[in-house]
Order: sequence, then structure tokens, then C-alpha cells
Amino acid sequence: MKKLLTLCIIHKDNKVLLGFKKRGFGEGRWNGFGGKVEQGETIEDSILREIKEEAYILPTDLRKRAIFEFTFEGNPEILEVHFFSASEFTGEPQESEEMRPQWFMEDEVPFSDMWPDDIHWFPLFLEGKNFKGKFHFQDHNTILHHTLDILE
Ligand code: 6OG
Repeated sequence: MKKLLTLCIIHKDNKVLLGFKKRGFGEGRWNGFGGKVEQGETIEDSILREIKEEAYILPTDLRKRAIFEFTFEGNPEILEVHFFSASEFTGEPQESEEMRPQWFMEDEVPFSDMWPDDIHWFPLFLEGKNFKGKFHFQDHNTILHHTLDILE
């Protein structure tokens, strides 16, 4: 059983735009913007809709960067997360009901308050690589095993 989700981080001038998740899955953690792909929606439509809903901006140079598969021990569901980056957008990031956006310097990313997979792939993301990652979690705080491959 696969569930399709999206995630996008804006990366500009040695800074990344993250959002503090105020509710739902990943509440209390910083992450990119994104969510579930709805029926009848393309993945790109979905990410644009989510970023608009969560931070009131519209990325104009969206780039596909990675596909993640997240699984949790004892749960057959696979979360297939399509990860994008962008550096240009229109609008000003603003807080929404779901997310509080904030810019972080590349070397001050708050990994201790993020999903534990992020620290593994962030360096590849910042280097501009495209990649594929699989992470199997024991629970929300512990990764049991993972693979991470750069795509040429
Ligand atoms: P909603 O359910 O709120 O969307 N997401 C993850 N992001 C990271 N970095 N690690 C994970 O490890 C994740 N699992 C899900 C995808 C959830 C948002 O959170 C992302 C979506 O952008 C387990 O609609």
C-alpha cells in the first residue's frame, strides 16, 4: 500500500526556508512544505497547492530532486515522498494555520527538531545532487536502517 506525498524546500543565497509544523503528522518539527497528493491531482499541482496553502508563496523554478520511501515498523504502508527544491518564488512567506515559515542559514539547520532522516540527505540536497532514499523507522525518533543513492 503506497501513499503519495510531496515535500519542497526553497534554497536561496545559502539559506533554506523551512516551516515549523503546528499540527498533524510531524507536528513540532521543522520541515519543507508539502502534503498528500489528492485524487485527480498531479504531483506538481499538489506541491504548488500545498506551498500556497502552507506559506502563501508560489515557486517558479521547481526542480525534482529526490524520491523517498518511508516505512514504519509494523505498518505495511509505504510513504512515497516526492521531494522538490526551488530558489525563486513569488509572494512573501507568511505563517498559516499549519506552518510557521523561517529562513535558516545552511549551516544552522535545526536537525535536532526535524525528522531524523533529514540529517542524512541534507548535504546531498545542499550540494545540488538528485537522489533516492529509503528509511525504515522504529518510531518517529529512530531509524532502523536506510539506503541513500545519488542519481546521475
Ligand atoms: P501531511 O500529512 O501533513 O504531510 N514527511 C516527511 N518528511 C521527512 N523529512 N521525513 C519523514 O519521515 C516524513 N514523513 C512525511 C511529507 C506530511 C508532510 O511531511 C513529509 C509531507 O510534506 C517519516 O499532509
